[in-house]
Amino acid sequence: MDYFLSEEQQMIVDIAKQITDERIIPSRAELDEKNEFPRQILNEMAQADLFGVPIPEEYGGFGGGCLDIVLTLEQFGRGCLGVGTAFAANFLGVYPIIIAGSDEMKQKYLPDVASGKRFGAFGLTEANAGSDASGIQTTAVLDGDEWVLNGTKQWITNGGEAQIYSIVAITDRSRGPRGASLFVVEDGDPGFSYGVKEKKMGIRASSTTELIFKDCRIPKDRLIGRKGTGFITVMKTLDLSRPGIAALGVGVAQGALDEAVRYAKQRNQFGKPIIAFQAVQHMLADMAMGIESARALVYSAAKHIQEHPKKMTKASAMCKAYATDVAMKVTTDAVQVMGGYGYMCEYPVEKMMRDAKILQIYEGTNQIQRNVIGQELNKEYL
Ligand code: COS
Repeated sequence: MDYFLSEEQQMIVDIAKQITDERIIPSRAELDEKNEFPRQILNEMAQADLFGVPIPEEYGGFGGGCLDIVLTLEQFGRGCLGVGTAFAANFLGVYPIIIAGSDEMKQKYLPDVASGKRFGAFGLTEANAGSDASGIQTTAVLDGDEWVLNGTKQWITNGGEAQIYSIVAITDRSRGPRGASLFVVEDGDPGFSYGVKEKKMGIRASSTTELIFKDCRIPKDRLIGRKGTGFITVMKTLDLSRPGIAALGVGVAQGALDEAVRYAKQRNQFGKPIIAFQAVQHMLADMAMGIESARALVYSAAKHIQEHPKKMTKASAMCKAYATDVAMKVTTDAVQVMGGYGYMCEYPVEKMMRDAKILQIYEGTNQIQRNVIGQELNKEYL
């Protein structure tokens, strides 16, 4: 379907599509098998200026909106969710600086992110703080001109690969969510180290590690925004980032449909290609309808977020939950259409199905998204 993209948006799609077809798709199986971080591909994305898409122009980027990043991530998701996740999590890491950082902080970090010189990551989750984001235990205490951080973050995407980490820590436990603050911790800061690299069901090209803070000392000016505003900035960050996860879902679903249709056209059983059987046609039709409706919702939500940055929450949660549920269903059905071949590692759909599962879990489970939508509806109707 034609979404009447602008010339600039079409250009972004074309560049991301080229990198996906020429660089990501040919190497995705090997990256997955070796659990290898796609450093070289990310460098090429940087050379193509794609790291500058959502960075404001005054800090070296293009000043693109939510739809621009969504279009990029849709393409990368079509190629490999591991690579797409690494790219998306970089922005999750720097959105807090864009949303709440001072001008000096933006000057210090954003141009390097836009050029791909430095890479970001986001540290919220802990062993006992997943869906309950305000339940974090990591602390930050001001000691003279330095903050001292103690605690452990878990399952952090881009851990060990990023240079800039946005970390949420408690600065006043008595104030609940109002007692959390956000900090920039840099790779190499004293007292900051990485735990083991996790082994995962899917998205194996992305790195997932613990971040360990043991009397980690950082300068006072690494506080992002004001003390006590960390939780609200985290919520805004997730509102801004979730459409990108939805776009990864649209992308992987499209990739799976492409494989399933091609296969159904050339696989002969009972004397004809299996696409001639209505049972298969109906499955492919449902997959195509799911993808197109998810794409329409994600693009509309992204445009809404660009125009109404103070009213992001419901649109963001809706597109994240819907598109990633579609991704799980479509990738599973692609395996079904391809039967035994679909289950084998030599075809890409088994990886797509393994990869898609995380989309329903990370950046807030789809159950949490439904809670958020319900709460927003409750506020809207008097
Ligand atoms: N934008 C701005 N402010 C928001 C907000 C949003 N989207 N969502 C909540 N807030 C504000 C609330 O208005 C409230 O402010 P006041 O104290 O002024 O009333 C404050 O934040 C606390 O909100 P709430 O009481 O709703 O917080 P909860 O602890 O109940 O948590 C959920 C709310 C469940 C939505 C939150 O914890 C969440 O998003 N969890 C999922 C976390 C997640 O995505 N984890 C994945 C890891 S990151 S990759």
